[in-house]
Amino acid sequence: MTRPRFDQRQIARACLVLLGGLLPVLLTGCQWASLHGPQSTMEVDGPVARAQLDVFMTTVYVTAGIFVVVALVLAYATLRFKARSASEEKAVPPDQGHGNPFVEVFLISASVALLVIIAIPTLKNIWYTHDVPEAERANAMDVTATGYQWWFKFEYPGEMVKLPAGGEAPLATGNELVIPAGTPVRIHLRTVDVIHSFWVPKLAGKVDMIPNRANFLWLKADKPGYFYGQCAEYCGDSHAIMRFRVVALSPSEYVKWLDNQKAPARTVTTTARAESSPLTLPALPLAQIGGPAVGAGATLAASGNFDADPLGGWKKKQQPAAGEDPALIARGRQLFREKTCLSCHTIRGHEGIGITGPELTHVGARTTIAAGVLENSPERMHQWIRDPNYFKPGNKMFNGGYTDPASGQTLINLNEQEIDALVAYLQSLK
Ligand code: HEC
Ligand SMILES: [Cu+2]
Repeated sequence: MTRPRFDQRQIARACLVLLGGLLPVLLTGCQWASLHGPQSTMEVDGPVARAQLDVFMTTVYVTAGIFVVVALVLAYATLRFKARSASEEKAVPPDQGHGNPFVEVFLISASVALLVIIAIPTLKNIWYTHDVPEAERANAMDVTATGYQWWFKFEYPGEMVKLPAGGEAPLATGNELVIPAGTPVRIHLRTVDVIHSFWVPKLAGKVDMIPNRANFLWLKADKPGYFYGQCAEYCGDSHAIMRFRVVALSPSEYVKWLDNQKAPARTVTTTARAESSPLTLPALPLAQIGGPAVGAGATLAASGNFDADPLGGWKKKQQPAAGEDPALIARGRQLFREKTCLSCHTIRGHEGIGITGPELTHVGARTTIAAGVLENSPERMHQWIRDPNYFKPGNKMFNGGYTDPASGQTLINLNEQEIDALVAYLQSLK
């Protein structure tokens, strides 16, 4: 038999360098890169994510133990049995025997024991994270999350609202899932197109949204907070920027939020609006558009005004706030219709039949737009409307204009002043 071609000393040295050098780098790297940060799975804020972290840590401890034992045995064997002189190095290696049955049995039982240690929390938490625990089910709430290329729609089936076109639908919002802290939330996962995946690392994760399949997950936020979410299944051009947020509010704040969301869109009071709005909207009883009818036979046509006042105090919100220009806002509302924004978006209480894009009824109250990609500021919204494809390649909002393929005519074209008006209008929808 010939001497093996590798140099054992070199290997041993390489191993030690790897161990001694890489470990601290890896550990500090983890510390900086993933232990902290808005999408860290290591800093959890809810029981589901905590259960998942427990399974992960159990596995890490067990495998780290195995690593250390194996590394020590390897280091011992390498150092203890290395060739110490040139003649030893030339010696023929001993016969490679079958081994020691006791060591084998020990290693097999140790492996089984370690797998059992990992299996216990794994199985326990598979059941726990599957659905809201029996004891908490009574006060759980349901939300439907639907994936679109490349944004998320959230619906509250327990909160029905009237639609402008008639009929009822669950309260809907886009890209920001607002929940009460401390309440278990069961999230039904749907998609209208391809497979997406719903992931809020600090609360729970992650379950796919699959066409024709009714998946769900549940989560709970320990305390009020702002949590970052992300589509976690490659779904096309703008997958990497298909984000969302979960906003957990205290129960009393949540009720306030809900009341405001259920109300139809805010209309800033203006006398100019009636004149600047060439289209007269059909008369609808108040009850049909989301609020209790005020007085028998009350219609909105009388005032040419689509605004209900379903909650006491709502009217106060109709007063222009500081910096708001009612005439500009009214112009924006008119443009929203003229520039066909309403074909893809719905503004409950105003107009809109669109389901292609996010609900905009209260878009001014969101913290971000375009699925968590842009901060919701007038500047950013202006840039978004001017060129949505710049921020999100391939997204389904038209790109700064629409040319009729048949006639070659440009039908929709927005100039800067028009965009300003649209932004003023959309920002007024708190
Ligand atoms: C062809 C359909 C379509 C039309 C027409 C359209 N949009 Fe959109 N809009 C979308 C889609 C889809 C999104 C979501 C894009 C994304 O985040 O991937 C969107 C997003 C938005 C958003 C961000 C909302 C949020 O919460 O993220 C605003 C604001 C907006 N559109 C305003 C407008 C305005 C103003 C017009 C008219 C000038 C308009 N849209 C016309 C499809 C459309
Ligand atoms: Cu996606």
